[in-house]
Amino acid sequence: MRERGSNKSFQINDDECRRLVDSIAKDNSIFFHNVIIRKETATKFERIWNCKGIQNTFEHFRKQHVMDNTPYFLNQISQLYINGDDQCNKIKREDMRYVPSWDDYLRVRDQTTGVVTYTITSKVQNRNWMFRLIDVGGQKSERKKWVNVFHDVGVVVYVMSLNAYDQMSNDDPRVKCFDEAFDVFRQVASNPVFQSTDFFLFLNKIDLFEEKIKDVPFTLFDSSFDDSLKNDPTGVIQYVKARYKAIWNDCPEEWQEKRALFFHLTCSVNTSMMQSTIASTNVVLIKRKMQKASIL
Ligand SMILES: Nc1nc2c(ncn2[C@@H]2O[C@H](COP(=O)(O)OP(=O)(O)OP(=O)(O)O)[C@@H](O)[C@H]2O)c(=O)[nH]1
Ligand SMILES: [Mg+2]
Repeated sequence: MRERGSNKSFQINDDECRRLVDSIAKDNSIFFHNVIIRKETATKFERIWNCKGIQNTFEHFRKQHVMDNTPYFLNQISQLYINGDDQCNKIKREDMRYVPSWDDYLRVRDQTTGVVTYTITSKVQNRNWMFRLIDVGGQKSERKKWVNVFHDVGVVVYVMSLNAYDQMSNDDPRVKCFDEAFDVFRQVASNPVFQSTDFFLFLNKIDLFEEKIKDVPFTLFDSSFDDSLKNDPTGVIQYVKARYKAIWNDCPEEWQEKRALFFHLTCSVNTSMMQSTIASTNVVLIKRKMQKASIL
């Protein structure tokens, strides 16, 4: 993060921290992938991350799409180093200090490219069911590939980040993330191929959202939003749901009785929560399929 001379709160007043920033900036080796972070470098990062000017700078830049997992990893940077020899292949197992935890693993950004298919088995009403989950990438460059999987879809799971209400799109910094999410939902929900397909809308990153909304008012996204509710998670969630419902109801009237829209508040990094969300999604999916086939 570059120091911003024009705003005093972004300045690094601490000499030690300033010296460390300079030394890191000069160390080109740390900007490559698969780099080994040594204890010395990790300690430098920790010292810099805890500096007031850097924290203020981060709060400012996070609106422009700093990855949501950044604080998670930087808050424990002093644990994320490998204490070993110069080359990767020379490191002995006992010298490897950092082994990713399950939580670390879940927080790694793993951008989907193309179309990735998974098979999930799930027990519903004492019977084993097999589901095919087709994962597509959310980035703009990926969306043109979606059309290839639009046929023969049992249910659409649309995941949006509640936490992004103060962020701008990664694809277009002039567009707010929420506006982009509403717009993409409109395009998918109004596609005639889905006129009788149920949608599950996952309002995700509820953990990060609930923390952020305490300090960052929702009026940053919509200045006309009720001022008395601007830091109220429930009020904001109601607003978000209402926006999606309005888009849903804008679709042709004759589609309404053929399909339904379900909301779930989710935290993808909470495994037990996701297991029960997916299980209840599967139950609804099967019941709805049976209803449509007039079995129930
Ligand atoms: N704290 C928290 N982090 C989350 C949650 N859901 C996803 N993340 C993190 O958000 C980042 C993005 O996750 P991805 O799985 O790459 O996101 P994606 O939506 O599939 O992105 P594309 O593949 O580009 O479409 C990762 O670092 C995840 O760990 C959540 O509910 N809470
Ligand atoms: Mg993905």
